[in-house]
Amino acid sequence: MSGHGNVHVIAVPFDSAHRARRMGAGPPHLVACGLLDRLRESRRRVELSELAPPHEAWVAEIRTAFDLDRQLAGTVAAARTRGAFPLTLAGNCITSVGTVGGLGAGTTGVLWFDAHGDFNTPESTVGGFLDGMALATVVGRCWTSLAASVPGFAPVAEANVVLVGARDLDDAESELLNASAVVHLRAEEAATRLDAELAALGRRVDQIYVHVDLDVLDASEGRVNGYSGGQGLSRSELLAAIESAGQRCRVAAGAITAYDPAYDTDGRVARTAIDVALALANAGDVRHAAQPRH
Ligand SMILES: [Mn+2]
Repeated sequence: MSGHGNVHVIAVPFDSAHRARRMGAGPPHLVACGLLDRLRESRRRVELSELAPPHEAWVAEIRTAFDLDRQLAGTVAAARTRGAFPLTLAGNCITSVGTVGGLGAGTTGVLWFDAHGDFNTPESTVGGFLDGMALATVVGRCWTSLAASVPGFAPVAEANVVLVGARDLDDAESELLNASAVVHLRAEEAATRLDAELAALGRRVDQIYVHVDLDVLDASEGRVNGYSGGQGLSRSELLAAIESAGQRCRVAAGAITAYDPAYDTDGRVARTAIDVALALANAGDVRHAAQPRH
C-alpha cells in the first residue's frame, strides 16, 4: 500500500458551547486557509465532517461539550473502521475525551502539547473553564459519569500520558500534576528527553493520541489565543516532536485545538497549524506502513 493513508478531518468548531466564537472559529478558519488542500497534496483522500450538538438539546458548556464528545467518539471510530486517520480540529481541548473514546479498546497513551496543564478538577478550578479540566477528565479524575457516557471511553493511565510545554499552571493544579504519574516535560526539555519518553511509551501502549493545543508554541511564533504566552516550543521543535511520536508509537489519532484566529493577526499560527496537520497525518502513516510487520 502507498505510504499515505486517508485522513478524516473532524471539525468541532465550538468554544464553551458557542459555535465559531473565539477558539471555536479556529477550525473553519484553518479549513479556509487550505488545510485540506495541503493534506491532499500528498495524494491522500481527505474527508471533512463538521459536528454540532443535537437540535433539541439545551445548550450549556458542560452538557454540550459531552454531547459533542459522544458524537466525536462515533465519528472517530467510524473513520478508523474505514482505515482513515482521524484528525480532530476543535475549539476546545475537552474534545480529547471524544477522540480517545473513538479509539476504543486497547491500551491508549496520550502525548499532550499545551501551555496549560488542563489538570484542574471541579474542586481545584478557580476559573471554572471546562477546558482547564480536559486532561484531568481524560485520566479519570473528574466528570467521570459524563465521560463514561462517551462511547468507547476508558480513562487513560496517568503513567501513559506525556505532557509537553505546560508552563501556565494554577497553584492547586500544579500540586495535583506533581503528585500524579503524568510525565511532564518543560518545553526546554523536549529536545533532549521527549524521544526517549516516547520510545518507552510506545513499549507500554498499543496506540497513542496526539493532542496539540497550539498555545504550546513559544510566544515568538505568534499569538494563538487569549491564554497563550511564555516560553514554549518553536514551530520546528513541535513538528520534530510529532515526527518522533510517529516513529516511536502507533499514532492512532490527532487533534489541533485552541486556535483563535482573532489573535493570529499575521497568519503565522495558521501556517504552523497546517504544517502540524500534515505532520500528524504523516505520523499516522508510519502506523499504516508498519502494520504488516505486526
Ligand atoms: Mn488545552
